[in-house]
Amino acid sequence: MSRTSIRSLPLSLLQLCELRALLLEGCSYLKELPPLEGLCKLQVLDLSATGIRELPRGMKNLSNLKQLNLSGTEYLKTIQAGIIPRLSCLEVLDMTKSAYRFSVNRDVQEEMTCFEELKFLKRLLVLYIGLERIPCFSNEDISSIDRLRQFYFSVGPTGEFFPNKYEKRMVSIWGLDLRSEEGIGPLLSNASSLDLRHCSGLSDMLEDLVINSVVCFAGLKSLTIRSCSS
Ligand SMILES: *[C@@H]1O[C@H](CO)[C@@H](O)[C@H](O)[C@H]1NC(C)=O
Ligand SMILES: *[C@@H]1O[C@H](CO)[C@@H](O)[C@H](O)[C@H]1NC(C)=O
Ligand SMILES: CC(=O)N[C@H]1CO[C@H](CO)[C@@H](O)[C@@H]1O
Repeated sequence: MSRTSIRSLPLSLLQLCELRALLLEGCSYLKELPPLEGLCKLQVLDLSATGIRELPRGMKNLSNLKQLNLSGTEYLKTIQAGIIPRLSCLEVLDMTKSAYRFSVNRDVQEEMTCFEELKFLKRLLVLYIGLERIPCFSNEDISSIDRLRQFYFSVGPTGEFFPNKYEKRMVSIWGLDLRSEEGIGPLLSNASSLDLRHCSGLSDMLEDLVINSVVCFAGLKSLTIRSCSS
């Protein structure tokens, strides 16, 4: 039903328990969905560029879901905590240009999902998300980033996405003071494309990284620095 002007789906959707894919890309008038808990065989859910404000009820039951596309969900501001960890088969989570930005442990809002919940997704291969800040990575997190085939982390309070389509491991940072982001090393050392804009504290951050020699930028192929101060 992609790119149609449907405004709602029938409640009987609940009964389609053999359904494998529900594709609603670009249904921009669709602001909410009926509960999905009956669709326990669903593997692909594409809600990209829909008008949803929050995830449908019953998402927790979609334990076979492999792909969840929430890109361009510009009204999606709420994702309850506890849903993401239940999607244990998830391989692809695309939230490019979604309004939802993950908080990190330093400023948890308990009712909402945060970056730490993504650690439960042991099969994740592709992850495109916005983050409010740079997380402090534990060794366990680093190995889970290493396992990702593709990622895009758009980091910063405002949430700008500039995907560089040619690269598979992208980090863009907009409007942060990099001096206060001591966890930045692992993210940078795994990136193949790095885009820094409107950031301060750049030279302090780099000096720190060199002194502590945690980062070698071995995989870096593309570097953009714009409107940053040292
Ligand atoms: C959904 O999950 C809840 C508990 O997690 C369970 O009680 C309920 O039966 C499930 N619903 C369906 C339709 O499988
Ligand atoms: C998600 O949907 C958008 C279209 O809305 C598409 O361009 C993008 O490739 C999809 N993401 C994935 C990972 O398939
Ligand atoms: C693919 C890649 O570059 N992986 C690196 C990610 O970061 C950790 C820690 O800095 C390195 O050990 C990996 O080699």
